[in-house]
This record gives sequence, structure tokens and C-alpha cells, in this order.
Amino acid sequence: MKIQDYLISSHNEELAGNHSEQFDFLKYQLDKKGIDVESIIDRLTDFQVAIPSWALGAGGTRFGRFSYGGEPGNLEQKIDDVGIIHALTKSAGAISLHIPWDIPKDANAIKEQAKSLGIIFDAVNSNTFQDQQNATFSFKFGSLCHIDKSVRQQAIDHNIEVIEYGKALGSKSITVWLADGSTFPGQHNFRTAFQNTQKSLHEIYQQLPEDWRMFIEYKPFEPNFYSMAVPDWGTSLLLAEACGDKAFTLVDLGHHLPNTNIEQIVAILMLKGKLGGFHFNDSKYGDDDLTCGSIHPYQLFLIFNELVFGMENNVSGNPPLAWMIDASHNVKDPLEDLMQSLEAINLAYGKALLVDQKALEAAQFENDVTISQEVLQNAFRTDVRPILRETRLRNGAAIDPLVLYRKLKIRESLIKERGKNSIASGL
Ligand code: PSV
Ligand code: MN
Repeated sequence: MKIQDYLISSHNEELAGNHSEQFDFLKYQLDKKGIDVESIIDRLTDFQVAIPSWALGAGGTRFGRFSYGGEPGNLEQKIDDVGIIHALTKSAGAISLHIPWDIPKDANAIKEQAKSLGIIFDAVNSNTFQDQQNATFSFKFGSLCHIDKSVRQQAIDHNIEVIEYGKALGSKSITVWLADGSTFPGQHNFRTAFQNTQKSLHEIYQQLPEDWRMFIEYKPFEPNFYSMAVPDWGTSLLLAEACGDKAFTLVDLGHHLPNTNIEQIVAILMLKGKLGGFHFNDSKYGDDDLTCGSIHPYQLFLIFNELVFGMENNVSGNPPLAWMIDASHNVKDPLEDLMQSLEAINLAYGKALLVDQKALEAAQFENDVTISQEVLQNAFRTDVRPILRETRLRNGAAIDPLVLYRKLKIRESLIKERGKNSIASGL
């Protein structure tokens, strides 16, 4: 299913009058403060967030899964769904695939399809947290960290195969997230588990094409509840440093214990030139995979403030970041939820671009804590939604993507096309 341009234009024509009033007023106010709205629009236009192939269907919990209806049943349909989101927002121009769920039968045809929708292939993801059909060894007790060399080799080979699939599609990175760890004290020798993980990652790293990057994701617990092979950013950074220049830490917002200062982690990783990418979501308790910005919008803004500062003061040559949403949808239409996440991410980015960095630096220099807070909160409390709408309007996207999605009855069409019980392969 493809959204025709004229449907977007007529939606925009309907909303244009009201939108212009709001945008012109905000622009006038920001101009007076010396803020260049045009450059914010340019930055937002360039900002593309990848959609993971596994977030397009209902995720489910440990207790059950309730199908959404019209879920994409194959890779082509997943790309179509990202095409819908991208057409409506023009800010989701990439898809991240998970192997073996998304093995393309015909890589060239898949590439063509994605290209026709303005979508590129973001990082490819390996999967050693499930046993694959006909696999010789089980990953029940780990993969890259496993005590048995043969199991480690099977996991290494899988990652190398994932790189091959990525090469065929034009991806430029692989993300390794490991479920490896132990659930009970005594189950693992921590040092051995770390050394095995490091050696295995290095073997994969050696097969990385010259222009590729490897992202090492960390997570403090789950599925293992006592120790994880890569529990935190420090371990990820050690492993990335041991691999080499093309290996980086990847921050998934949900992979922190409650109240962790994620913005500080981001700042230090960027200072060291070792932040590779980002998985956006939100959480109240753990890896809840909720809609971005639905629980902690101020934290998201503070993270973006560090990202903006890091990008503008890039002393260590941190490469451009890979942005991706990593969420799970159990009670909302996945496409609607993803658009809500995109809105929250763009809002946080837009607000962070408003921060008066000079005033903040001056206040910090004076130890003026009150003004430091004011500077940040002035930006956070500015409603930048008119700027987001203007960005979409100029780029041919919908002024209000969610309203148009509902008006066009897209979910209903997808159910008609794919059936009520189609199931997306994935988590
Ligand atoms: C599991 O926690 C997880 O959500 C990780 O964040 C990965 O990025 C994702 O699954 C896909 O493997
Ligand atoms: Mn993730």
C-alpha cells in the first residue's frame, strides 16, 4: 500500500491556514531571540530515524501476544509499512533488519522496493538469543561468551553471515546485542565470560568491511537475571576499544537501571568518539520498550542536549550516529505508536537545538545553578511543534501524520489487504 501524494497535499491544504498562524508567531518570537529557525528546519530535515523491522507488528509480553491485524507477514510488507510512516513524516527513511527473521529472497528486488519509497538499510542485527532451525548447537547457555568453543564459533559464523546479508542490501553497520549471561551466582566465571565475549567479537570485527561499523549494545539484566555478558556502557566501551576504531557503543534507552543518568553516559561516550548509535524508547521500570517520550520527556530532552553539544563540539571525530527506534507495541497500533515516537524524538531534538549554549556555559562558569537550569528549561518549555509541522510541510509530509493516518483508514486497508490474523515475524 502506497500513500498517494495528492492525499497528503489536500490534507496539508486543509490545515495550512491554522498552521501558518502558529508557525509565523513562533518564528517571530524566536527571531527576536536571535534563533535561526531555518537552520533548525534544515537539521530536522536531515534527521532520519530508522524503524526496526520487529516493531511493525504486535510485540507481546511474557504472558501473551495479541495480534494487531494487518501485520506485515514478510519483508516486503515490512518495508511497505516503513514506507507509509516515511511518506507521512519524511523522518523515517531507514529500516533496520534482524536476521534470520528478515532474510531477503532477492536482495536486489528488496533494494529497489526500498529505494522507491526513499528508504535505506540501517544496521543489520544478529540473533543469537534464539535457536535457529537445524542449528547444530544451542544458545541456551550463551553464544559469543559460551564456555564451549564450538558454540562460540556457531555464533561468530552467524554474525558474519548477517554482515553478508547487510552487504547485499547496502547496510553499513551491524548491531550486536547479546542475551548472554548467567541467571544464578556461580553459573559463570565473570572473567572467562568477558574474555570469550571479547575474543568472539574481535573475530567478527575482523570480517567487517572497511566502511562498516560494529555497534555493541549493552543491557543490565534480562533475559539473564544475575549477570549479563555486556551489562553496561563501561563493558561495551572496553569491548569496542579492544576491537578497534570501527567498533562503538550503542545506547538503548531502556537498557539502564531506573534513574541512571543516561545523558552523562552519552556525553562521555561522544567525548571519547565512541558513541555509535541510539535505540529510542521509554520505560518506567526496565526494558519496557514504551513509546519514546511517553514517560520521561525531560530526560529525552537532556539526552538530546548532550547529543547536540557532542555533535557541535566533536573533538574526537565521533562519526554520525545511527538513530533507531527500538520499541514494542502491545496495546497500540504499531504504526501509530512509531509515529508518536518519531514526534517525541523530533520534539526533543528541536528543543535541544534551542538551548542557548553560550548562556549555559556562562552560567556554569559563574556557578549560577539557577540560571543554568533556566537556560535548559526555557528551551524545554518552548512548544516547537509548529517547527516540526513546517518541516514536514516543506518536505512533502503530512502536517499532522496521525490525523491523516486515521482519516485515510490505513490500518483498515492493511487488514483488508493482509487479513486479520497475519503475524509479523520478530520478537
Ligand atoms: C532486547 O532487549 C532488544 O530489545 C535489544 O534492545 C535489541 O536491540 C533488540 O532486542 C533486537 O535484538
Ligand atoms: Mn535495542
